[in-house]
Amino acid sequence: MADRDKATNQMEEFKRTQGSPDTLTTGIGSPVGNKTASMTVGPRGPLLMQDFVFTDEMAHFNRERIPERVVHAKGAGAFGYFECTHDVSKYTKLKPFEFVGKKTPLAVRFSTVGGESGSADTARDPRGFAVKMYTEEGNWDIVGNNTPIFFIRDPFLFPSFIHTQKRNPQTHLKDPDMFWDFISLRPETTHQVSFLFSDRGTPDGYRQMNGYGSHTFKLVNKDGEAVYCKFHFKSDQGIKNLSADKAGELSGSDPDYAMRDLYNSIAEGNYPSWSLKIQVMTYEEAEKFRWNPFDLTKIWPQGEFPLIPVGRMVLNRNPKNYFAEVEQVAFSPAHMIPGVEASPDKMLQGRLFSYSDTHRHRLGTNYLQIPVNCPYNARLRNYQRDGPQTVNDNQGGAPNYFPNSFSGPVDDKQWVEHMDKYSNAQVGRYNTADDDNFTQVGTFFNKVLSPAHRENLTSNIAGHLIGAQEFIQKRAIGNFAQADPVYGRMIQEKIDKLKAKKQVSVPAQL
Ligand code: HDE
Repeated sequence: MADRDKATNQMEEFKRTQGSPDTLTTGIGSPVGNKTASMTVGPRGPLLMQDFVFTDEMAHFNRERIPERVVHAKGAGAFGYFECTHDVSKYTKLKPFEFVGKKTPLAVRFSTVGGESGSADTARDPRGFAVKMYTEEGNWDIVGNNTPIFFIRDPFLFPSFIHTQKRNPQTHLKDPDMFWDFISLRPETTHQVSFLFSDRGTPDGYRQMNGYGSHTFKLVNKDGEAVYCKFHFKSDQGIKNLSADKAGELSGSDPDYAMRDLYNSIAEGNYPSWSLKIQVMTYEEAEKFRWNPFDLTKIWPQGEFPLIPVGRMVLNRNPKNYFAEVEQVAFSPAHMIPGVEASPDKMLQGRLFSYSDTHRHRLGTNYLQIPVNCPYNARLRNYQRDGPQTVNDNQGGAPNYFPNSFSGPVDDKQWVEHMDKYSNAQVGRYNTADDDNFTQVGTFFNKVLSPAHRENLTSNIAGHLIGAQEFIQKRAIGNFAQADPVYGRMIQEKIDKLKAKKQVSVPAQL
């Protein structure tokens, strides 16, 4: 078996460490005498209700599946630690950044976005990059992507946007009309779509890509002073991407390519790591910034807001069980701890509601009692009680109401959040559709991409856009042309060439 990789050889590894088998039991731990024959009246007769060994197994099997994540359903997880390497205490009192050398345990889940739980890892899609740090002041999640920006800037559009990236309601097929109709009607998507169709849209596994908190967050120090911040996890493995052809080929030959790569790398002791850096913007700079600093379709230029090193994330343990530790892990941008708070970013604000809401649906009211989610490094004391699947001691005999006279937990002013001032603000539903959708896209096209990368980007777009109707093609190309006329022209020319060659085919998967 020496020629087999660690993931392929997992069963053999289990056998080696297990030694001889244990005696089989039912769910209540009672030994089982026969695992291959149900209990019947005579050899051909009907089954007996008294066969609990059988009904116990079947009833559990019937309930094995839970709802998959509505987005980010396909993913891989791992565990490790964060180590603080630089003092950033002037910006934040975050526990994991408390002192240089401090290590905080963490869980990570990487994912694709649009595909179902069995879909290919190499699809052209953003990658999820979710980190959970188990700190003494609670669990802190950074639930980001491998892109510093996103498609939209108002969360109201998210369900519609996701519908267009998934399946047609009648055919249950991916639908290029739906995809490009929405994209072209909402030009703020142009920046992220340009990123997605560049070579970075198909990363070579999960180890060779960066992660970004993407949103603007607020950092608060021990004196209660606040700055705005963005989080960047830079891959120490370097960035490596798959060509469109290679990604397509792998989706057939090894659809679990990224998951296998991560598992094998950790199992072989080749631990992947990322350097965490932050960008910082003061409140005064935020007022003067030429773009809305809370607009998730924009980056903060690193020339103006340089990266500040903070520490290193290392992944050194594979999940012991996929379902328990990866399918059930529950991240939320609202899982914040002292030292990090929400900024006014509308998209972040919109997400603060959704994640815990979906966890209560997917995993149940007590999802925070599941070991991978429980804040095991903090001392959890509150007035939440009962509910389905209460599996810990339910806080024993402590009072379950507040205020009380019987030593129940009390609040402490030192933990009050930083409070922003909003004066003269008018409540409204503000249309953000035209908030400079193209300047940064032009910079990306001209300054970030090499000529070869521009060729790939425009070929990738043309190869997909050609599946949509012509009026949608025209509208989409009009948007790319607003970022740079050359950008629009290159796509148009490639579509014309493909049409001439009559290579009009709808790609099976984005
Ligand atoms: Fe998510 N997103 N999202 N998202 N997201 C989910 O939560 C949502 C957004 C991201 O490995 C869901 O537990 C809304 C941006 C990751 O378990 C759901 C909006 C970014 C993961 C949800 C966004 C992300 C999710 C589905 C717009 C990057 C996987 C299941 C307002 C900065 C986490 C779940 C994991 C998962 C909602 C936009 C990242 C439905 C409403 C922007 C990495 O709650």
